[in-house]
Amino acid sequence: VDGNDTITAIATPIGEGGIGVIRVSGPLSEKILLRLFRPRRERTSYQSHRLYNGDMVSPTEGGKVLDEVMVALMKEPHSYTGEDSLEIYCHGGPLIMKTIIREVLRAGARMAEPGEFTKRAFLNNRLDLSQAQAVMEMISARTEEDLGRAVSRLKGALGEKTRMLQSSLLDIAARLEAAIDFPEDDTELPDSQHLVDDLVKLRDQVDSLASTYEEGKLFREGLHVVITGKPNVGKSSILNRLVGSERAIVTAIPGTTRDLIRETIRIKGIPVDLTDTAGIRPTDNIIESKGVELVRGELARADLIIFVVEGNSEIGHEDREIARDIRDKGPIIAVNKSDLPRRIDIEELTMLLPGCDRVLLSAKTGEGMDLLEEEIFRFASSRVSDSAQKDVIITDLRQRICLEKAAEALGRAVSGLLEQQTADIVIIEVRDAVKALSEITGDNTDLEIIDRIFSNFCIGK
Ligand SMILES: Nc1nc2c(ncn2[C@@H]2O[C@H](COP(=O)(O)OP(=O)(O)OP(=O)(O)O)[C@@H](O)[C@H]2O)c(=O)[nH]1
Ligand SMILES: [Mg+2]
Repeated sequence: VDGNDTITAIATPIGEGGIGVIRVSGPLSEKILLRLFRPRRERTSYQSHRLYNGDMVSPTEGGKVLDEVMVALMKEPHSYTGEDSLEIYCHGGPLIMKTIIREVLRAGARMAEPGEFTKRAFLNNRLDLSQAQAVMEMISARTEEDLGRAVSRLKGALGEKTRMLQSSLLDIAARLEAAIDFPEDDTELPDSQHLVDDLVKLRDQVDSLASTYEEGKLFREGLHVVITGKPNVGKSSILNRLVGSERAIVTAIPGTTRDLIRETIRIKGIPVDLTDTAGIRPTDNIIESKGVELVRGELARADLIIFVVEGNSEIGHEDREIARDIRDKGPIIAVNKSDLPRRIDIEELTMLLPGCDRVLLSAKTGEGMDLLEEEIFRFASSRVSDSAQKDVIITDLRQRICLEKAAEALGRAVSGLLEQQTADIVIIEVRDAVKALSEITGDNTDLEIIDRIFSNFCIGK
């Protein structure tokens, strides 16, 4: 695929809509406009960035009118892709759009590959790679917070941050270079302790940027919360309360829930994937014991466990066993059925699960449910480091790998200096780090990788 041909795609979702947008980008854009568009008022040329009203016609079918449309021509370099571009706003029926696209193709364009418009924007330096990826994240954003972060990245926050790191590293490389060119001392680098200090500082910054991936993951995939406890303590009732509807069957019979029941909710913008599970107990019932098996896998994958106990009875053998299994994961303890007289020994509960947060609530009356939500939210936000660079969060695994590579190279540079290796060896590591960082902005990225990134986009973007 070279950048010299003209591409087209339907930019709006498939299906019926008030308006459909067809995009064209490449050198034939203006020709295609002249060939297929009949303006209301006769004209032979079009100004850039202006809307014109008229008919789309089919020259191959004797000038038949296909649709009444608005068109806009955007001349290079002031377009999204940086090339001459054309946007056709037609009526949103799938058939209309297909017919118009067919004429655009006959006029010399070809169908765009997924993400090809944005890829061209990248290749024409309209966007850096982190910004291009932000475009994709904006489209698939699930929450306003997601969207806010993607927008900030589109504005170049990540690119700016990585370029800053790169430039500091290049400064260090220059200092090392000077040491190579003017060796004052055969065995030791001048200023070696300063270099170590600076490199360690930079490595920490790279590390902390890499670790924001976990936060990005939280916003992208949601917090995986699993509700567990022995049978009949009110797990499904709590799920229903959190979801706000009768999602799971609730009965007074222990062992009601067998399958995993999943539902996504949002707590203050954070997506939370809730899973209700079968109550854990030894059982001869095959169906129930299958359910109990499923719980174990689910608990292992949980970000957060809500351990439900009954406040109106004493802690039993089953509770203790479950508590022991999940202790390491720091569950939130939900002491349910607070509308009934309390019999549970809270002190014993605390000893069983030291340091765990506890909420008293009633799934029946709704009392305390807000506290539980608050606890879930608190847990989620504790995962989000409150670094000052909040809006520079990486959400892409590839970006994390680049940052980790850079951090590793810097680690090697530091130990090289500490082991009093020569500048020409240390500088190789520093350069490696710079190179790894440049893959984030795409200043130095293989075309193959770039192709792969853009192929994850949707068609027309
Ligand atoms: N009084 C009172 N009863 C509750 C409360 N929460 C649940 N229950 C009752 O407890 C029983 C069990 O509730 P479920 O939500 O089905 O319990 P579960 O933990 O999902 O049970 P299994 O699916 O069998 O493991 C039902 O009769 C509920 O109505 C509560 O806060 N107060
Ligand atoms: Mg249940």
